[in-house]
Amino acid sequence: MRTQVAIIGAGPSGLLLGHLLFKAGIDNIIVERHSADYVLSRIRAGVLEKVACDLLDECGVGARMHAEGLVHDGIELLFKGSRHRIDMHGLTGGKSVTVYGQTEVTHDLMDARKAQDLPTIYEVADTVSLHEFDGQKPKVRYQKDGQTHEIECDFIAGCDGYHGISRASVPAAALRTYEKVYPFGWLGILADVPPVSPELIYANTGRGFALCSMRSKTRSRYYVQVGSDEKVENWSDDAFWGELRLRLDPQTRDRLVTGPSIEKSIAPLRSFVAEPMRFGRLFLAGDAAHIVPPTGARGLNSAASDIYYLYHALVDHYKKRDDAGLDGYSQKALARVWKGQRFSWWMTTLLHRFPESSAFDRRLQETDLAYLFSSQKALASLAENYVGLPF
Ligand code: RFL
Ligand code: PHB
Repeated sequence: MRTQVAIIGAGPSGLLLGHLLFKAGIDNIIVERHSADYVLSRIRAGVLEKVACDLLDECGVGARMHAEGLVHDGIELLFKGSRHRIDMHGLTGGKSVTVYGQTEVTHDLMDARKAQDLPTIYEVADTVSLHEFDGQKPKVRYQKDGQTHEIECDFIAGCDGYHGISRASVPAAALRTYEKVYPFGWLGILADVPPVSPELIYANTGRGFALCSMRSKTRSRYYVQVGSDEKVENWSDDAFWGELRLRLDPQTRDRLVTGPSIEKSIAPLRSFVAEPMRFGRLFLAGDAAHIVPPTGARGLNSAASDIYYLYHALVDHYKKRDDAGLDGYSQKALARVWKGQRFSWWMTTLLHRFPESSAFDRRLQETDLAYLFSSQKALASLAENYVGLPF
């Protein structure tokens, strides 16, 4: 088999890149470890910044997002028992975010890919290997139905997430990694109950962080901070709702509607960056190159901005014979990635209860929150990061 761009991973990064390239007339094949249903069963991001929405529009798959997504102009921070609204729209000169689940984004992109009969090879398990990406003719091998297959290509896009094979295929000496593991995780629940509030509530409480989010007007997504060694089996739905209630202000608590969970899982919190993001003809994008704690809602959005740079660089290569975009990809993408890292780390530090924190650390956190709400400039800084920094 031969293609122009072999894409590893059919998560949002891989599917987005695949469809943008298809629209530009550039052939691509996606190879995915799991089945489509498995990929769709992972409940992850919920908040899209404009770049992600614009890319979906450019793919021609934005219709459902515009019809069903919820445009949010603000968020609330809850601390010391009361809620404080941040008017993102006002503070950023009219910008907002769209609440539309990653599952739906993936669904829309998968449907569009299927409708065009574009090649996606699912369920290749752990058989994928990357070859000769330091030369002119990279190859991707995988096994399917007991047979080994090979794709010859011009470029490989490693869109296979944190645990993927792409980054792992790079010689260790060529890679520099940066990592921070937080001493807690988020226990998340998805339930078909109306959201407790029209906007997201990020809560800093003595019992730990909580987040009230949503997927639609009838489906809610809630999270509570839990210890790193916590097991999801130990959390009944009742225990979850009970703990969430304890982390809300009285008014919100009274409005909370509970119901059976349709998904419950624990996500560890971690910051990670691998540099560079290009090795010869292999380009890393999305979670394959960087992970953020979800507090700033940056992960999928950072992935979308990588895809934006990579897509334009590939189009320039094929249509204009101009490789400046490919040559500058790593540096450009990393500059934005690190800003997303900084914001996610700051939001995480601002809002969570750290087990080892001293009285001094807690006073600093309180002062950070007090300063934020005493300064329009500080609020504007939070808002411009949350809606997505300009390119
Ligand atoms: P993904 O989604 O991990 O997809 C990678 C795909 O590659 C496949 N794969 C392989 N395929 C072939 N061969 C191999 N060897 C392979 N190894 C892996 C995998 O099966 C998978 O299908 O990475 P991608 O596409 O870069 O997308 C990144 C996003 O998924 C991630 O950044 C976000 O979900 C992060 N995130 C959030 N981001 C936001 O922008 N806004 C949010 O509100 C937000 N909330 C969240 C989040 C992540 C969370 N978790 C669970 C970590 C909330 C949570 C709880
Ligand atoms: C979510 O709805 O899953 C979500 C929203 C905002 C975040 C993280 C996760 O910051």
